[in-house]
Amino acid sequence: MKADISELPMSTCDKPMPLGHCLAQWARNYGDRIALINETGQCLSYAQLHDRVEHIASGLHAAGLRAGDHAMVHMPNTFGFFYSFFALLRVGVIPVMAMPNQREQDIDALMALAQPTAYFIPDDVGEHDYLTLAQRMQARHESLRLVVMDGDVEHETRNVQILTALKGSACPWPEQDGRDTAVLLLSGGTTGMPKLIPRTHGDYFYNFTASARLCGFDREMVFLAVLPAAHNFTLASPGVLGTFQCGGTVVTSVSASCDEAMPLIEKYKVTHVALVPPLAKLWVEGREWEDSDLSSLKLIQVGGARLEAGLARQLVDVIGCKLQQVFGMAEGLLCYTRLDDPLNTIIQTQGRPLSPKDEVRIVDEDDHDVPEGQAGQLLTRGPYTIRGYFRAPVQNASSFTEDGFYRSGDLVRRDANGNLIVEGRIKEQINRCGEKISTAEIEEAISLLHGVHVAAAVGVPDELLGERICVFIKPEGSQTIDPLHIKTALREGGLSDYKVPDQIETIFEWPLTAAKKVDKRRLVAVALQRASVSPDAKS
Ligand code: OOB
Repeated sequence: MKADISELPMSTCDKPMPLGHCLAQWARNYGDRIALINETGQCLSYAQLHDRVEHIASGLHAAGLRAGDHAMVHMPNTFGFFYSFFALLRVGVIPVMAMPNQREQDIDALMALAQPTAYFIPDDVGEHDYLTLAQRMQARHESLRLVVMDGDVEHETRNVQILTALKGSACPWPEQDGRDTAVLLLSGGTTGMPKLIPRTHGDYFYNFTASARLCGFDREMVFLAVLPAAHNFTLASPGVLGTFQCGGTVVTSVSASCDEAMPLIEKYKVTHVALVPPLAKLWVEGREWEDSDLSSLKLIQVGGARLEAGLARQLVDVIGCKLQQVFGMAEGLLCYTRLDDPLNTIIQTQGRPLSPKDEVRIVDEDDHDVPEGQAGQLLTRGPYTIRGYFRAPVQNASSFTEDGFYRSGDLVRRDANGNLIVEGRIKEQINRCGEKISTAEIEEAISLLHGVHVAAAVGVPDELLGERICVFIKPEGSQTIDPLHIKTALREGGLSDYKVPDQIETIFEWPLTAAKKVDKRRLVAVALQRASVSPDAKS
C-alpha cells in the first residue's frame, strides 16, 4: 500500500532523512537563527526549539510513549503545537493531525480509528473545554493512557501531564525507514466515516523539500502561518516544514483575520503566506481600512478551494505581490503555478504537478481517458501519493483503481501547457472555506435528530464562505423544522462547529432525477432561491 519513493527526484542538498532527525539537522545548520515567533513576540532560535523538543521527547519516552505508537495532536498554531509535533517525531511516535476546530464527534471517531496512546491538547481556548473532552475520551478509549496539555502546571494530575514540564533521561533514536509511516493526516472525507492518510518519512520529506525549492523558499524568508498548521497546505506544501528546511522563520498566528494578521506582516517583515480563497477575499476587502505596511510580502499562495480569476486579479492588484495557486490534497499530489509563469496562467489555472514522476489521468465515468482539453475526473499516482488510507479496506477499494491511482473526485481539464484547471467535483463533499465536509456525514448526523424523517445536504455557492452547507429536511409530520433547534441539537451532540449547517430548509417533496434519486442540483437552486427571498434563513 506504500507509494514508491525509491526514485524520488531529490536534489543533493535535500538528502532524505526520517522526519524525527530533521530538527536536529536544522539546529546544526541554522543554530541561532530565529525559527519561530508568535503573535506576542516570543522568539525561539533553531537551537532553542531543538533543546525544548529534546527535553519533551525525553519526558514522553519516560512517560511510556514508544516508537510506532500513535498520538493525537489537537492544537492551534502555538509553540506547543511545534513542541508536540517534533517531540513525537523524535520519539518515533506517529502524530495524528486533528484540526483545532474539530469537536467531540470527530475526535471520538478518529480515536476509534487511530487508537492513540496520547492526546495533546491546548489550555482552554475560547469556549471550548479541551480538558473535559480529553477526560471523556480517556473514559471511552482504552488505548489513551496519557493526556498532555500545553498549559499551566495547576492542571497536572496523574493522567494529565503538562507539556513543558515533561522530564526524563535522554531519548533513544528510533530505527526508521523512509517507507515507514511518519504522520497520519486527516482526509476531507466523502463518507460518514473519518479517514486517515498515512504519509511516509520519504514521501513527506520530498513533499516539503521539493515544494520549498519550487516556491523559491530561502533562509531570508519569513512565513506567516495563519491557517491551521495541522493541515497539509500549511504544514508541508511547502509551509512551515519547507520554511525550516531552508532556515527561514515561521511567524505563528492563532487568528487569520486581517486586523490581527496584517500587523504581524508589517512587524516581522513577513515574505510568504498561504491562504484559502474566502480568506483571500476578506484580506482584499480588509485593505480598504487596514493599512499595515505589506511591502515585505513576496508571495501569496492560495489553495484549498477554487480561486475565481476575478479575485486572483484583485489580490495581485490590491496586495501587490506575486500570487501562486496551489491545488493539492492531503493524499499527495501537489500542483503549483510556477513563480515565473505568465500572469494569465497564474490567474486562470491551478498549476501543474510538483514532481516529473506524478502521473495524472483525466477520465470519464468508465475510467477512459477523455480527449486532451476536455474535463473529467482527475486520477493520480506518484511518488508521494498514497496507495491506500489507514485501516480502510472497503474505502480503499472505491477510492483507488486496481493499478494504484487515487480517485480525487475532482473534475479537471488540462490546458495546452499541462496546467490543470479545476472545473468542479464529482465527490459528495462541501468545500466550506477550504474545509472539506462530507454530505453523507451531515445527513447522518441530522437524520438521528428527533422529528427528522430524511435529510439531504448540499454545498451552495456563497459570497463569504465559497460554499455554505445547506440541509433540506423532510420532517416526520407536517410541522416545519426549527433551524435554531437543529443547530443547537447538533452542537450539543458534539458536531464540529464548521460542520453545523449554515442554512436549514424544510421540504415535503423531493425533486427527483430521471433515475428517481434526490436531485441535488435542483436542491442547490432551491436553496439559492429561498435564501434570496428570506436572507435570514442562512446565518
Ligand atoms: C488541500 O488538501 P485537502 O486534502 O484538504 O483537500 C483536497 C481537495 C482537492 O481534492 C480539491 O477538491 C480541493 O481540496 N482543492 C482545490 C484546490 N486545492 C484543493 N480545489 C480547487 N482549487 C484548488 N487550488 O486542500 C491542500 C493540500 C495541500 C496544498 C493545498 C491544498
